[in-house]
Amino acid sequence: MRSLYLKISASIVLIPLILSCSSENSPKLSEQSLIPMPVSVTATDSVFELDENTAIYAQSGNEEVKNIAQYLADRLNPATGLDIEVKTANDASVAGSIHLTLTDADTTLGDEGYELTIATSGIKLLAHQPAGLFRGIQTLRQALPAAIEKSEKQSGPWRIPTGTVRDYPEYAYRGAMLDVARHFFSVEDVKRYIDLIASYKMNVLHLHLSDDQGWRIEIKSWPKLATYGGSTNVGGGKGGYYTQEQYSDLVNYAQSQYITIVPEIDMPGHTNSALASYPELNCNEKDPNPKLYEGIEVGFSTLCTSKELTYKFVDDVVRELAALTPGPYIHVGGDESHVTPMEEYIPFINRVQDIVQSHGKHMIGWDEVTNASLKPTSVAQYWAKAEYAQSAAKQGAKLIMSPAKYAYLDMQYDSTSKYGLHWAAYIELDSAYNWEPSTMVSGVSRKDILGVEAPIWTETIADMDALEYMAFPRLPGLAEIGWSPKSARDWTQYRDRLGKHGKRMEAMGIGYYPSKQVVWEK
Ligand code: NGO
Repeated sequence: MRSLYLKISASIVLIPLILSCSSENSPKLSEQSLIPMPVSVTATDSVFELDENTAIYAQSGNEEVKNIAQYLADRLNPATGLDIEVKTANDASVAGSIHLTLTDADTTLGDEGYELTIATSGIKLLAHQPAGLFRGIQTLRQALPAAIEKSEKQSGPWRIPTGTVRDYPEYAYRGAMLDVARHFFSVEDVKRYIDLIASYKMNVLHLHLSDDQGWRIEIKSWPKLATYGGSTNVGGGKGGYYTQEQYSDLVNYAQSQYITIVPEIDMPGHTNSALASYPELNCNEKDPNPKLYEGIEVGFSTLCTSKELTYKFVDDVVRELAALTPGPYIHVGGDESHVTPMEEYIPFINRVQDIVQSHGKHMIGWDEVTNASLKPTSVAQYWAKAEYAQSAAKQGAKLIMSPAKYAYLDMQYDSTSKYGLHWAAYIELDSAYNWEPSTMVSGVSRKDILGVEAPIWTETIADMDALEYMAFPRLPGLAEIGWSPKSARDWTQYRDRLGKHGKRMEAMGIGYYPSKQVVWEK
């Protein structure tokens, strides 16, 4: 009774105080530097504050919602030190709490949309599907002070401006690609990258698992691929590979953040590591026993497309990978097969497409695969040639847009960048942001496009510091291209939001490139 009295009297005193500081000190919800920009934000001039009474209520009887609630608690507890608990909606509700609920009533939110309502009395997050709750939590994180991202207790206060965010993605596929073949990245590194892309509402991690320089996934029927083919990196070093258990661990980790893993085995080119492991897959008479390769040339290797053994190999690899991969896609590369004659390349890709389908998956390939006959369920990834993108659209296949000139995160920012290549372009933040998938290639329109993806190739990128420096802050810009409606995207306004977002990336421990194009708020 006494504590209730204290609480009531305290709130009578506190509410006017909070209200007054809201209008003077706190930004409005519509002024928060949210990235990607939501579909709609309506601010009401007040604040909600996390405190000792805050709990997270998950819809009862739904384990998945409970796990998402726990994910939110784990994001909030280190910095606030509040020990926010997860309860179920059956527990007596306390004012000042956060409620996560799935609703059948609001199907317009789709698979990933959400509605986040922040009031002084509490927070409600609604979605049609669990993934929507997860995406909405990313908005809630960004509506809190940047220090919420720190791993040690900070002083607070933990205020959120009130209002409503109603939001859903423009594109169904919003991906990042990580090349673990040129330089191997550990399971822990990949998990960190998953955490980072998830916070910008991306939903695909494409792993480039094989290339001339390394084979990074255990294939039980062809064991030397990993043990020998995975034993080096560009420039030397010990390389590495994921065991099937480790790969499954990554798949599950990604899944818990509503991210689909798309595994890529590049073929028929970019296969030197496989050819070195199993020379019988080769029919290059000049070099029948290729060695492991540590350089960065491309386009010199090919599987022997005229041998039946090659198709047994492809079938085994795709079968094992498909069994480990719950997502719908297997990426088969198909790029830069410069030493595979086109009359062999086309039937090879057609046959590989059938193999992928026979294992219950859809094929994705780099844009060159449009030389073959694509099924309408196959997807082409545009990176270089407009005519190939046009051919995909004509064939009725969907496209993932990754134009190297804008979307490649391994391109240098400018001529002084410490890492990266620049064969496609120097890509400063404005050009990384200022492109529009639906008008990029004439003959390719919105309806042909499944989504966007930001690849990072790792010829010059050997560790997480280099990776984060190249990916940030261009990756959040690409995430916005994929998520936000075209009408909500504007470079100068994005640049200002990004400037305020710098301290959040710092709190997340991201060593980003502090581009001079942006005024970074300290
Ligand atoms: C190209 C090439 C890759 C390189 C990358 C470097 C594609 C699809 N194939 O993109 O092998 O690593 O450029 O930027």
